[in-house]
Amino acid sequence: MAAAKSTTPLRILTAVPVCDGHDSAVTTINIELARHGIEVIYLGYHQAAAAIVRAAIQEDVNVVGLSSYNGGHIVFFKEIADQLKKSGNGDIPVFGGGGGTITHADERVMKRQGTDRIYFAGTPLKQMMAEIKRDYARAAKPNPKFKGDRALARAITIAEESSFVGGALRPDTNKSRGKPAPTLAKNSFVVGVAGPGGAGKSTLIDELTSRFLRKNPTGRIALLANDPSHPDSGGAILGDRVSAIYAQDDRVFFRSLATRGSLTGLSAAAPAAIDILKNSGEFDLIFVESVGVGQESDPFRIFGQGPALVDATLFVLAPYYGGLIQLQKIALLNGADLVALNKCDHPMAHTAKAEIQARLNQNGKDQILHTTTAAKHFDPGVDRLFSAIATLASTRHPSLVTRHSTGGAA
Ligand code: B12
Ligand SMILES: Nc1nc2c(ncn2[C@@H]2O[C@H](COP(=O)(O)OP(=O)(O)O)[C@@H](O)[C@H]2O)c(=O)[nH]1
Ligand SMILES: [Mg+2]
Repeated sequence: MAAAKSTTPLRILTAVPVCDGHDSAVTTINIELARHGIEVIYLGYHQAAAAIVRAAIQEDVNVVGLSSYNGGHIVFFKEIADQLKKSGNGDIPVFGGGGGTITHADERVMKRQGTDRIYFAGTPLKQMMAEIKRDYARAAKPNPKFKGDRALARAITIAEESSFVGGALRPDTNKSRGKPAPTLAKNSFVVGVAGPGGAGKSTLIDELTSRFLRKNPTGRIALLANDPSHPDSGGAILGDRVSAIYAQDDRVFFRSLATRGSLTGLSAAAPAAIDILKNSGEFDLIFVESVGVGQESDPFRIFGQGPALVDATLFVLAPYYGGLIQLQKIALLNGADLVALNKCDHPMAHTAKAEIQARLNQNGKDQILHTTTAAKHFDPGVDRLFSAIATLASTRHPSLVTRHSTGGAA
């Protein structure tokens, strides 16, 4: 594999096959990969072949790594390789391990059937990391043969690579901003989601996605999830996909982006990625999740430094924000279109609701506080939040009125 090397971090999708709950090996591997400057998109355990293939395509990964312990590896690895090939994505190799459960004889069969490599019990982690970096790094080039989600995914990878050259960040390099939008099959409504780490942004987006899929039976939704890169190694564990239950649907396009040193709360390629998704004309709704942001952050540029990156912003808080004074300092509470107090199953939620409502009243902008428990399926607070987003979409984006009114807007 002597393809042109990339200067950007390698991206690997890891997963454990269906009917297999052995995730401790893959967890070790994930951490080690990230420590070696690799970006890991972890899909989780008990994953179906179709879900793994969909994720590999949308994330445009360099390679798929499977960790398999419960038997069935000969059939499962083959299925992944076959599905990738059949969908025109056979350039993505598949490799993995499973300790002593995969024998050398199995490996020979698996290699004939499209698996690139198996790591056996006792292989030192250091050796694996060196080989992975040596063999799977390659520059992402445009490929006219890529269709559908892979074409979109490759365009985003190229945007990531062009905003990150030789390890040094270039500022926002999106050249298409400000150009008139082409005539599109659909105009997307873009919602930026910010808030402290652990507030439940990803869980809430997932629940909102389920509302979208239910209420809009033919539409597509895109999720752009930004996660931090490790400042020392440059690697990252892009973990938002693992909790995205409803992303396992062909109507969802999910892409993880590592910040790669950008301190804005978004990858430097996020503006370009948003444009790529919008200009595809594929999506009714796009959620962009920032990394867990601090008090002064404005990841979506809603306070006027250049055009806002999104059509609306949702700020998500958990009840334990640290008291009234801390609340006063959060800049985004002044400008967010929608504010959600999530984790309302928490004992502090009652007080938090009163404090945040008082904080919003000071802004005089009629911001409504939504109270949600995203961890609970069918939470009525999430239903109301979804309706509020649909209403915003219909007032600010008239072209979405019909779509969302049939979809059950407020
Ligand atoms: C830990 C363990 C468990 C833990 C799992 C904890 C967890 N959350 O993962 C617990 C106790 C829960 C468990 C449960 C079960 N287990 Co168990 N388990 C193991 C054990 C002891 C170790 C596996 C492990 O994590 N190894 C650590 C990794 C890091 O090292 P390694 O395996 O040598 O892997 C190397 C390479 O292969 C590579 N690698 C591995 N994966 C990947 C992935 C990538 C991308 C890369 C690059 C490399 C790579 O990394 C290592 C480098 O040296 C194995 C026995 C064994 N010694 O392998 C049994 C074993 C896998 N379990 C087994 C069984 C049967 C079960 C149960 C069905 C038992 C039961 N009846 O309930 C359940 C099923 C659980 C489920 N839901 O699927 C059998 C499987 C037999 C088979 N396939 O025919 C084994 C082999 C034990 C045995 N000899 O019977 N198990
Ligand atoms: N108790 C409770 N836990 C939640 C709720 N929403 C999310 N969580 C959990 O909070 C943790 C962080 O959620 P996540 O969505 O990853 O937060 P993010 O960092 O803001 O994206 C996860 O363990 C979730 O399962 C909720 O409403 N109640
Ligand atoms: Mg998240």
